Amino acid sequence: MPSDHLIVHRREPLNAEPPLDRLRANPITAQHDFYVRSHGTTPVVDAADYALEVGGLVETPLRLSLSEIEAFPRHTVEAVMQCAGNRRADLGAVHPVLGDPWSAGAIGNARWTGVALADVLRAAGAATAPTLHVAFTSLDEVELGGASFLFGVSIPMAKALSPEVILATTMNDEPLTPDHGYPLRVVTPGFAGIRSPKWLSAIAVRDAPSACPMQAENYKLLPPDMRSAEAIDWQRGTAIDEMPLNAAICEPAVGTTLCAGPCEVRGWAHATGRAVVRVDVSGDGGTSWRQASLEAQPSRWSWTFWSIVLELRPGPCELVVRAWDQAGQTQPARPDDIWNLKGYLSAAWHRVTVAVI
Ligand SMILES: Nc1nc2c(c(=O)[nH]1)N[C@H]1C(S)=C(S)[C@@H](COP(=O)(O)O)O[C@H]1N2
Ligand SMILES: [Mo]
Repeated sequence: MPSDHLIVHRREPLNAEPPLDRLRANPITAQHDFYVRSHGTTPVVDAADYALEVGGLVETPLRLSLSEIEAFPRHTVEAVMQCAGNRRADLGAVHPVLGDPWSAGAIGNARWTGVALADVLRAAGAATAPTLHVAFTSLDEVELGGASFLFGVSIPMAKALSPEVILATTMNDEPLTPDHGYPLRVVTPGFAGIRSPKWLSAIAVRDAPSACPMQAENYKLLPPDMRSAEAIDWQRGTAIDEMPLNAAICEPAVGTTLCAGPCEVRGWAHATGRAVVRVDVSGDGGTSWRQASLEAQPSRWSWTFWSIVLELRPGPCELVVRAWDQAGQTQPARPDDIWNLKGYLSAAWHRVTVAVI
């Protein structure tokens, strides 16, 4: 069960995110403060009966118990998990989108411990050509477009062999809770959360992406001319793997009334695999900018917390943030320019309107 303070968008399946001030309280997000995004009901798994199948294009198909999996070398990766639909509410304000209206809390940063997916693939003698795909199947049953099936997605082989991709049993040194994938989940740092299956039951090496509708007919970036559900042609969509540079203001909250004078503005920035090198904050809707102080980014895959004290004058005030990455790239100014029907990859400048008296 999620803790009471999560903002619930949907109970069945569970979709909930923390209030942004709680999210900004600690660079490691506690499990009970971590957003939950599930597509079906949470499976109840007895660890004693659990087994992971490894098959497809492998020399030796495997069936591994939990203790056999835990016997592989252990690795810990500090990494962000972020839903492709994080900040969808901003795109929905431009033109209606399909999906829950996430604010900027469908993201969290945790210390994940488990075993390298590459080691498990090697133990099975998997084919490793870069054109191949590693497909995952989970224990949860999902309904989509009137059909019902087991959750399944895939990642390209090159990513699957990267050392940061792990099969995790713990999150922040605690066993995964049922909502976060107990007893075993994939963690694919730098990719959208959809590529990190919870309740993992099978791995298959394939010469094509997963055939599951969750891969083939969902989590795709659609072109802007598809403006309603009837207009969707999944073939023309792009599968979402890597996530764009993004940043959000967590404090103060939207609609707060503040006293004129110094005001601390705080938030997160994330460049998915790159470093965040600069965060600009504006107190006048993006006309003038100042640079925030950045906290250390402990791992290549984690986020950067930032803060700045702005001097606010009485009147309506629009706070804005935009981040810059190591490649000198920044975020688009307007959500209008990146609108897409499914409301994914919402990464325009984040704006928070407050009143100053
Ligand atoms: N088996 C399974 N894995 C899943 C999902 C799911 O519904 N079923 N949701 C995915 C999505 S869309 C996201 S964003 C992340 C969310 O992980 P969390 O709930 O632990 O935060 O899990 C991913 N893995
Ligand atoms: Mo997601």
